[in-house]
Amino acid sequence: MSEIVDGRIRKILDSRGNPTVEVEVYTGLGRGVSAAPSGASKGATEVKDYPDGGVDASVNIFKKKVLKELRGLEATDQEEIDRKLEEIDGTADFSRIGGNLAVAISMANAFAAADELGIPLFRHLGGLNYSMPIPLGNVVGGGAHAVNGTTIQEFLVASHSRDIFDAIRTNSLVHKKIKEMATKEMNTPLGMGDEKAWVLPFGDEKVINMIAQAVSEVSDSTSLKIEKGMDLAASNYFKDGRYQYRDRKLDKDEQVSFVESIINDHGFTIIEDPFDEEDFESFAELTKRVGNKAMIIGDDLYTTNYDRLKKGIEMKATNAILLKPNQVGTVSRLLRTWRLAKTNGFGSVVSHRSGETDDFFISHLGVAIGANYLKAGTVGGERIAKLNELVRIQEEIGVIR
Ligand code: 2PG
Ligand code: MG
Repeated sequence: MSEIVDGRIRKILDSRGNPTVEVEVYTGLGRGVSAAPSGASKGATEVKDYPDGGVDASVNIFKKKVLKELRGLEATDQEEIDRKLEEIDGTADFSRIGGNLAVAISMANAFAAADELGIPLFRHLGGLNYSMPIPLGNVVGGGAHAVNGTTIQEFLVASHSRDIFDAIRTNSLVHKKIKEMATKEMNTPLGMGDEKAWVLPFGDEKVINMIAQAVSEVSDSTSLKIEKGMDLAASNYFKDGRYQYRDRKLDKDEQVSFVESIINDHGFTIIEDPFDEEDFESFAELTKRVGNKAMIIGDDLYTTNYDRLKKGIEMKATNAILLKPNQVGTVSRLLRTWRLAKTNGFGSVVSHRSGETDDFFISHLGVAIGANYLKAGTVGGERIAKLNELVRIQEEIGVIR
């Protein structure tokens, strides 16, 4: 009854206007639909998103080869489905069928299985161990997500409230506050980056101060605790042995001290990818110095990859991991990496990509695994698709924090 009976695939647009794949999976009673996102600042060790020939090649492969192999498989056995995808592809990095095709099938299958069982996706994925993640959203964006913005890719905020609507609303109030503050000082147009965060013509240090002020004002007016964070995505500007900011270049030791001061002097508590993705040593040094005060998160560092996380754990490189399904191509691979993180006391952040669709798989995933945070932006249609789904999920589970 819960065997896969059919499937469909189509090309749709992502939030950058690029084509991506959307897959539908049908069981006797269930239907699941899910689409792959895409990154702009990708980690070098992510699976390959599409084979040669791009999205069209993946669409053809699904129609000619993959669908017939999926028919008859048990949709509720996610690991079996994901193993089959690995077997059909035959490479470690999904370079034959494309990691984005694999992940769209894998996520659509999970949705179909949950539908077949008549339960929400987060219950199917996580059993009883669910909890509501804190929404983490970017209010200023630069790096690979913008043109002529800050060197640091994302300035983030995370509002704490037992009521998830109040939390996402408060993040959006900080976003508004930044607009108000920035436009007072600018006589150029104000732009938005790929994730709908503001792109500001200021240096990184000025923006650090603006975030601190905006957060303090909004926190005072809402009486909510708001954490400050950033994703430096530092691999993108580590060149010739130095971190190349607009106005200065820092060597490795100076970068460690700079990030340490962001935590100690400016009160940031969520720090993602502060160093180049191969520099496990600097990560370990920072974690040793300030890991008790801040969540130090590896994204490009780990790319949701089990073996890379294992190395990070051995080296005490970070105390948390960012999890993105399309970095590894299947839900099962992501869950395996997450279990390793959890067993070793690491925090976890489930994350969107800069190129997104209205898909909300990650909202259910974040709840299902009890992630500390869901990084899914602050405003914008493809971002609120995830945030508003958290509101609906909270209606189902009640307030549990
Ligand atoms: C990141 C992500 C999402 P991208 O670096 O964390 O914000 O960006 O999807 O471009 O890799
Ligand atoms: Mg990142």
